[in-house]
Amino acid sequence: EVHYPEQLNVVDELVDRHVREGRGDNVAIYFEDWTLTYEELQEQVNRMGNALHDLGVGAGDRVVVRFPNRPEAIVSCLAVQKIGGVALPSMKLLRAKELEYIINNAEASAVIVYDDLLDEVENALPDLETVDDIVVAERNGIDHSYHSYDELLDDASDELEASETARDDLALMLYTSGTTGRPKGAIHTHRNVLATADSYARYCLEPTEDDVFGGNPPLPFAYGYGDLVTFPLRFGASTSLVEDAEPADLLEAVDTHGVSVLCSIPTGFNQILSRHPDGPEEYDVSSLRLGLSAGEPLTPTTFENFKSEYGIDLLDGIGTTEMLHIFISHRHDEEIDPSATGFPVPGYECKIIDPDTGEDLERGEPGLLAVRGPTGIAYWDRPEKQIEVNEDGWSIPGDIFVQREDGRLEYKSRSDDLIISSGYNIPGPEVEAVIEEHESVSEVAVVGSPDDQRGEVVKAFVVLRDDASASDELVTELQNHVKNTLAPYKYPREVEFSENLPRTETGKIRRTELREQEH
Ligand code: 3SK
Repeated sequence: EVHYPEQLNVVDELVDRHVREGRGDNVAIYFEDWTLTYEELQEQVNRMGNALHDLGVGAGDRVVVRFPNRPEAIVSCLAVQKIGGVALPSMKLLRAKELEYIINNAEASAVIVYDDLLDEVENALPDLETVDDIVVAERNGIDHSYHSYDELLDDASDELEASETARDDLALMLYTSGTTGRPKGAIHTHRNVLATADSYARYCLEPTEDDVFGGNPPLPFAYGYGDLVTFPLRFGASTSLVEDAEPADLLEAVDTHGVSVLCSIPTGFNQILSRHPDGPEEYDVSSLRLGLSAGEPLTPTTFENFKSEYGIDLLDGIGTTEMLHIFISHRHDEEIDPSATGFPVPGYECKIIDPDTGEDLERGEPGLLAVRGPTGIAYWDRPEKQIEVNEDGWSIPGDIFVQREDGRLEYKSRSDDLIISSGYNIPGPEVEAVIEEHESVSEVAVVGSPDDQRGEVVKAFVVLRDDASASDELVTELQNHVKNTLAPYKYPREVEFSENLPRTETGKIRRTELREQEH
């Protein structure tokens, strides 16, 4: 485990250190056709930090940062952290009611927002209890009476020493989007943020200054914050931001910014493959060395298809907002078995326990995953929830895994995605991976549907590729494909064709919604 000094400010490590050590001219951020070097990033962070300080934002204060994936989002988060505050990035699709809950729950004192996303803040405003200042960055020149982001930058000094924060002071707060219930504020310290880079990124990706991280996970998603902020800046590399998450924009960014590590979720990689079958001919993708996938399990089909089209491995990983980033993955330089998620990331320990007794299970036996490492579960105001999910420092994210004899961990399902049909335990994602192999299928979600005889039956919601059409014959074909590949009792007795699957803003399939629809 890395030892961090008592006094630690994440921004000193991510930005100032590079300038001090002579890397100030390296590009930190690519965005559309402009770039920000480390020195320029430092200057903007200092200006915004000074401006926020002058507005009264102090140590430990929570500041909501609400932007699409743009440089101002990074500048704002780092400015807050540099003066000892806690950055709270907000998902851009959040509506007034959700924002109101989060802002009041976090007792945030300020909001920095892009004018495209101002209306929901204004709708929430009458019910906000703690916000003193709103700073608006302008694209549309909307008339407003709040502080102007650009004017604050212009008027503030560009000299700022990082606040002397302790390593265990809070730096970042991310609300879990969850699939049900109220969002929970996962809290992370200066040390936690660096630990994600010094474990997963350092060992599994081995980044260098020459790397350019790019992709479309939103920055307020822990996965996106790590991939597109913490990792590139930790290693003096560059980040390439795209505001729109369309596959064409991603390929364009790879081509123009020379992205070497492409980060997305399985749907993102599948969309690149299906919408741009000639992607490698249309765009210069020769800079790519690796892809990162998380959010949903990556199927072997997507791994193989991407490898054959783009010539790179997609590293699957599992992480959570609470653990801040990925804790199981393969390393980029080892043989990847796409049917497994990988090994525990260096610094993390994993074990599989019996869901009922909590006892450790043998290798080969499926059970609940428990994980322990340099990051861990802590919530803003929910100590009772913390106790529920933490045992002796072990976090239980709620996933069923098997640890194979070779130590690789194979994902089976979320603990609530296990379908119990006629006494058989059937992990929904295992059936999904097989259905997805079929040439007519674009996406699929499998859930249990109540059944008088069997308790539950396996039901597949299938989104077809553009060139395929729904028919009874196709249903039988899909059922036979599962019967011929897995134990026959796992085949979907019911198949429903849909236009699309319900998803969270971070791209996770809302299986709960599909399950509820069945009741
Ligand atoms: O929630 C997730 O799926 C996730 C995956 C990787 C890293 C971080 C997160 C939150």
